[in-house]
Order: sequence, then structure tokens, then C-alpha cells
Amino acid sequence: MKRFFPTVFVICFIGYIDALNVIPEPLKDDFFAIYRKAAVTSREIQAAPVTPSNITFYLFTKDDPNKYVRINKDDLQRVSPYKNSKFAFLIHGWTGDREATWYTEIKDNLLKKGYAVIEVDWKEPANEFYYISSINTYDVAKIITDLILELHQRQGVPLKNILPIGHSLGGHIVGFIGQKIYEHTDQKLPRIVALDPAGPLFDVRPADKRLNNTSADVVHVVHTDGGTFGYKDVIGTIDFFVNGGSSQPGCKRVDLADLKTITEPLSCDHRRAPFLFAEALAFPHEYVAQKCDSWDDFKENKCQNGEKVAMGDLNSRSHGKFYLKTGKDRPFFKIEEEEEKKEAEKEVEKIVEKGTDKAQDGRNNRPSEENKAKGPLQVIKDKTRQIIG
Ligand SMILES: *[C@@H]1O[C@H](CO)[C@@H](O)[C@H](O)[C@H]1NC(C)=O
Ligand SMILES: *[C@@H]1O[C@H](CO)[C@@H](O)[C@H](O)[C@H]1NC(C)=O
Ligand SMILES: *[C@@H]1O[C@H](CO)[C@@H](O)[C@H](O)[C@H]1NC(C)=O
Ligand SMILES: [Ca+2]
Repeated sequence: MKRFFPTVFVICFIGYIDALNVIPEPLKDDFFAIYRKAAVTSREIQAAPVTPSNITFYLFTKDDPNKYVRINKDDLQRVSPYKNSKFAFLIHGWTGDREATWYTEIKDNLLKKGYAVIEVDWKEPANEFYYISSINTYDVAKIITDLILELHQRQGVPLKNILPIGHSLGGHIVGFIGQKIYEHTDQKLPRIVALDPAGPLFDVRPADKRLNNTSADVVHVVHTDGGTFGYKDVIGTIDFFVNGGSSQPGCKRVDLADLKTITEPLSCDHRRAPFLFAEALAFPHEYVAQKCDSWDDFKENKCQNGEKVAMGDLNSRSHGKFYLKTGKDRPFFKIEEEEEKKEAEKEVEKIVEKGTDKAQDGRNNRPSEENKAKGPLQVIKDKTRQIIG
């Protein structure tokens, strides 16, 4: 694994490097810098080994949502009184730590559902250059798995009560945990949750070297930044593509040709995933997704009879691609009327364009400059007026 050095990627990223020179100063530490860091240092850096001392586990229970006890695989006595509850593990991503802002929110929502929650801090291995942290995920997963196996074998916690939830690189860690549990016990975890699992360097790995659809019985995936920092394609057994899965309302588009105009973190889309999931746990009825083949079909209401699943439903056994829309501010399930109207206008524009394409095929007539200037909504209104008199 450690030999799997990304020399190839370095060459591929030369193109990005030029673009990165224009990144504004405040963003230099952002996720995007992974490409440059990987390129400059791939031959100079030796990865430090990951040991159990690099990973800290904080146990929270319903008795006091604000108080934790630290546990480790050799000291699980504090867990005994809770051995009949479900256990969720929260696992952050690159450059993260236990202060990850989403931990508290998901933890509190899960405590209310009767879970005990273990916040995992793997900050040292997570704060290396990206490609090294991405390789560290495998060893981090091994150490977390060792603790889960102790919980299971010594404390009698059934594997069906274990729920790993990871964001970004943590999304692949939960996959490796599921696979390792299966290797050790011949049993699969019932569910793992990957929140915008990392794309860079993983999208070129074969399926057995990353999260995949056999990592657990249900591999529950939320996509928010596919193609940039997140994994773009279907990777689980149930994949939720929020707002299409690659860009989120209220986040600016990442435009490599025009990075100077960007003032917010480039990873806004990517960071949205755990907060959407937190809300989906608290308000399951506000996060109902629809099974559909594509975002375009979903937007054109072609899947209205399709199956519906709540994104926060931790018991669903459904398979496939699911789509839903959200708004741009918290709570994200609120979609402003203004946004809806814009969306609707865009849709109409498309339909009108398609219509004129068809018209061109048949009669070779182009949309008139006059109609273009009016805008699609007005054109439709005018046409309707003509028809109904
Ligand atoms: C893990 O901890 C050891 C000692 O505490 C340290 O030397 C090592 O660099 C750490 N590993 C990583 C990957 O940070
Ligand atoms: C998923 O990864 C595991 C572990 O590497 C591998 O055994 C399994 O075949 C992979 N599943 C798929 C569908 O590729
Ligand atoms: C996993 O994905 C592979 C292809 O990527 C597919 O052939 C297989 O049916 C999937 N298995 C499950 C359990 O979804
Ligand atoms: Ca994006």
C-alpha cells in the first residue's frame, strides 16, 4: 500500500498547478492545494507509521451529551453499561480533528435516537500531505476495526449495532472498516455511511482499494461535490445525489479559469454533506429523495412515481440512485421561493430550447432575436395568450 506512490497523478496534475498559482492567499491551505503539495513533495516525504497512539476515541452517551470519556481498545470498561445500545463512530476527513464542526450536530441527533456515539480523532495522520493522509486511511481503519472487534468480542456488542459514519477521507475509512470486519468475522456490518467520500486519488483506484458496494450490507452514500473533492459516481448500494451531487446552492462554482473571483472556501460543496446528513437525521420528512436515473430526469419530474426514501433513514434497504433538492441556507431543507422560481425558469428555458431545436430540424426556423430578448417565460406567456385568444 505504502509503495503505491502517486507519480502518475503528479504528472496529470501539472495542468492544475499552473491554475493554482492564481489561488488567492487565504485559500492556499484549502483542499485544492492537495494537487500542488502532492506534486512538489512526492519523492521527498517518508510517511510516518500510524499507531494506536495517533488515534483518540471519545465516548458520548445519553446520560450527558456534553461529557465524554476517552476509551481505547485495552480499556473498554466504561462501555459496559451501554453494551446493549447502538454505537455510532464519527470519522472526519483530511486536515480534520475532533473539533470538526459537524461532529456535535450529528452526535446530538444520534444520542436522541438512543445511540452511544464515539467521536474518532485521527488528526495526526489526517494532517499530512493529502496523498499521504489518503494512504493513512487504511491503517487508521485497521486501528478503529481493532477497537470494534474488542467491543464485539469482549463486551458482547453485536456487530449489527455498529454504525461507522465518515466524511471525505473518512468515507473511505468506513469502507475499509466494513471490509476488515468481514475478513475477521465473516459477518458484514449492516450499514456504513459515507458523506461525500473523497474523490481525488480514489477515483483512479480499483474498487477493492477504496469504499465499494460490498463494504457492508448497506453502503449509504451522500454526494455533494462529485468530481471536485468528492467521488462523482455511484460507489455504494444507495447513493443520494443532493442537488445533483456536485454543486450546492449558495456555494460558488469552482472555475479553474477564474479562481481569483472566489472568496469562500473552495470546498464549500464538499463540507455541506455532513450538515445535510445531520438535518436529515433530525428532520427525516424534509429529506425525502426519489429514485431516478439522472438529475436531469429528476428535475424534469420524470420520476414522480419512483420509490421514495428519506436520506436520514438508517433502516432502509433500498438500492440505487436517489435525488433531492435543498436550499442554500440553514436549515437547508427550506427552499426559498426565489430559488425555486429561478430553477423553474431554467427548466422552461431548456424546454423552449429543445422545442426550437425540434422546430429547426423540421422547418429550419431559428428562435427570433425578439424572442431571445424577451426571455423564455415571456415567450411562453405570449404564446399562451395567442392560443387562448
Ligand atoms: C504517530 O505518533 C507517533 C508518536 O506519538 C509519531 O512519531 C508519529 O509521527 C505519528 N504518526 C503520524 C502518521 O502522525
Ligand atoms: C470491495 O473491496 C473488497 C476489499 O478489498 C473486495 O474484496 C471486494 O471484492 C470489493 N467489491 C467490489 C464490488 O469490487
Ligand atoms: C456492485 O457494483 C458492481 C459494479 O460496479 C455491480 O455489478 C454489482 O451488482 C454491485 N453489487 C451490489 C451489491 O450492489
Ligand atoms: Ca462542486
